[in-house]
Amino acid sequence: MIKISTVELYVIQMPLKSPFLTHLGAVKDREGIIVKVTNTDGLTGFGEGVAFSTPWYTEETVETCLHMLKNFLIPLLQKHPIEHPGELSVLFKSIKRNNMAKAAIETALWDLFAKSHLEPLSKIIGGTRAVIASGVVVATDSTAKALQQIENYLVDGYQRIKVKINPKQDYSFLSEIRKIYPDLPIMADANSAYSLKDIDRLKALDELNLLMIEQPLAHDDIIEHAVLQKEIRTPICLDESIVSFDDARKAIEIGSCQVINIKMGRVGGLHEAIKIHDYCFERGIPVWCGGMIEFGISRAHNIALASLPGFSIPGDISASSRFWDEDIISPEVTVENGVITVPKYPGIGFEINEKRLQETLLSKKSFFF
Ligand code: OSB
Ligand code: MG
Repeated sequence: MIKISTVELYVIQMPLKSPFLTHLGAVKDREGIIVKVTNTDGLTGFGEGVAFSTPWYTEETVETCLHMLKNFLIPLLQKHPIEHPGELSVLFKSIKRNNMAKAAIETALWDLFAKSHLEPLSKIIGGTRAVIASGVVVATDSTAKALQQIENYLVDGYQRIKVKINPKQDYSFLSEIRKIYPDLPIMADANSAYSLKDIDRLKALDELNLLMIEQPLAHDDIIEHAVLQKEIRTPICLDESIVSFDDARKAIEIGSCQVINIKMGRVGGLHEAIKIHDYCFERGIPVWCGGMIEFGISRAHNIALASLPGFSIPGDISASSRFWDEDIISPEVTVENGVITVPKYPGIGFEINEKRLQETLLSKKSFFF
């Protein structure tokens, strides 16, 4: 039995070093939720709610997550003690969607579970990698800025560059980059900026030798992506469209994508993320770990997830310093020679930076068990 004594929700806010721009808007300040679960032995586990302040990426927000956690998810957990974090996927089935709210508490319980077994989270879930390959995202609105950022990130050692694209910034933008870096692993993320009417624009990208194109069509589509994938050579990777294991299974069955970006928050937790990984691994479908402009707690969970054998492509797991002047974990996540070392300490393997947590704190709420 996991004997919980308290769950604490910290809402924090931090400015990004520089704005993160997509065709859907700019992220300049990151608000997020840190979940701290304490057991009756005083051991703690941390999770992070990765929804944004506004529903631009998915329908959830910081406020909706707080609402779901406070009024539904935490009360369910108070009524139904669990033995293992994997049981939450069953317990939370009575609550539709709200995946980021679910993942926030589920991941905290995974950290606590691993700590109580004195094992690294990566080991608990069957991770096989000692280091994970690190990629980074360039999200800006000019070719000059993108080229400058890419140059700097390559000096930092990142192994793969992802750029945000949309119909106003695609072919010529990407070909400028490709001209300078003929062999660089480059991928493009459209965050649903296109429709099937743009099929010729998307076909034109085939010659640029991109690793993949991420989520070109609607955020909730798998049907038209299957149509598009038959017309283009570049592999399609789905992000927004995959919010559950069943979505992943169906998308693969109908040929909507050749690659999946797995984000624990988007799919409702680590358990569901592992299920998607296992399904793809058995079928030889590559997966990689997506990013949410997250703080260090979620970054640490991502490192554990990406240590699984099917994560064969560098993900959007960058250093803490990619976004933050000072992260909320200690030590911070660093990238050396293009890789991040998977920690060997129990749980997520990073401590909370209490000073930074206090500096960035907007509100705190405690729940007693
Ligand atoms: O579409 O992958 C995305 C960030 C926020 C929301 C959605 C996405 C992203 C990124 C990853 O592109 C950024 C990162 O954390 O490195
Ligand atoms: Mg994406």
